[in-house]
Amino acid sequence: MKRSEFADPFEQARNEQGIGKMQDQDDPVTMVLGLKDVRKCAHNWKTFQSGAKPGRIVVPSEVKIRDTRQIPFEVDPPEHGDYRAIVEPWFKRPLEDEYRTKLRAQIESLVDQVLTQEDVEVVSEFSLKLQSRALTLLLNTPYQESDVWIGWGTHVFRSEGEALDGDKASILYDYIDAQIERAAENPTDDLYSVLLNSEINGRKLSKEEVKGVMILTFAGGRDTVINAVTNSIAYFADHPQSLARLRDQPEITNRAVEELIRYFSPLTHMGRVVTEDTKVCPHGHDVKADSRISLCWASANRDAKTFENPNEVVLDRKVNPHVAFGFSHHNCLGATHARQIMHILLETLAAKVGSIDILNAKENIEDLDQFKRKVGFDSINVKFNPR
Ligand code: EMZ
Repeated sequence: MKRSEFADPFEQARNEQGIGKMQDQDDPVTMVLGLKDVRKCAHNWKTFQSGAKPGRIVVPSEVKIRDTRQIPFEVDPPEHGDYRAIVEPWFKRPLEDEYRTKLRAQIESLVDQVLTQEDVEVVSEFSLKLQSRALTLLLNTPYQESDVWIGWGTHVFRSEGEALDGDKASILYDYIDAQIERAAENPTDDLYSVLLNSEINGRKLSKEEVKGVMILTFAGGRDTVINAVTNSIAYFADHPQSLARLRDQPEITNRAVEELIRYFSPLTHMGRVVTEDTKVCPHGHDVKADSRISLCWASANRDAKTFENPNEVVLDRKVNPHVAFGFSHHNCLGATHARQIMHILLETLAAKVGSIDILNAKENIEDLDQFKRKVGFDSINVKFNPR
């Protein structure tokens, strides 16, 4: 099996039962696996809610390590829409030329750097740096801040081996609290200041609400972006002809970005809390009020009922209604930023890199009880060869 192959562990359960089951800190999860069912449940926010106890819709649950509600992620309509309206224009800034130019300069300089090295550990020396530096653009904060964030490692709530880590989370909370105080005293044109100055239903956002948005901004797009970038590098290492193809047919780059994101599905699933006794799929699976389900994006994205050859990367796949960025009200706020990162990364690799040799790799396998899913790499050493 090639290093860049990501098997689908859900196929049999999806076809036979439509669901999977996993235990998570004594709060079991019924995983919804088929694309149609995932979409239906995502749409039905009244029965499958996000605004439960903070941390409970995340799998593994974060209830033990945080009390702050992430916004707008852990809020249901109609309040969800009010918050979303405040943050949405800001999170569309990656479409602006100036933003893209700066992002391109960051990515080009990073690629130029790794081209001079004999051995690059992609996760820590490339993807984490790229993600952190790009985040300075999303927050509109000084570039130097990224050095602090790089020091935090790939996941802000988990230490090595996926264990939840309250101490590590405190580093992020303390940092964000200090930044909010700084912005309250000396407002700039960064995201903290803009949020502190925003109004919802005729009142200013509270510091706790601003913190809720900022935690989500830091946590939600961190390991996900790192996995998308790292896995793409592994893919191009195994498929140098795809790099050449992007060079010859740059018009397929958008499709290639969507396809890689579908195939890798950097976020396996997201939970919801059930508000009334109900069923999750047409064949009927009872779920009880106050239990949890998860919407398994990674499984839905391999559903053969929708995707032809679901386990292959079809670089210019034409019909691609994937749900890697979620679906319905809660679709990913950072998707515009993530898509720009991927787009510019693909263009830059195609322009500058001829081939990539994998020297060593350690896979990151998520343990979902019944399923084991490769989601990325703990580490992967490569040599980038210039064109
Ligand atoms: C939460 C989540 C959001 C959670 C879209 O995902 O990402 C996870 O990585 C975080 O741990 O707190 O932000």
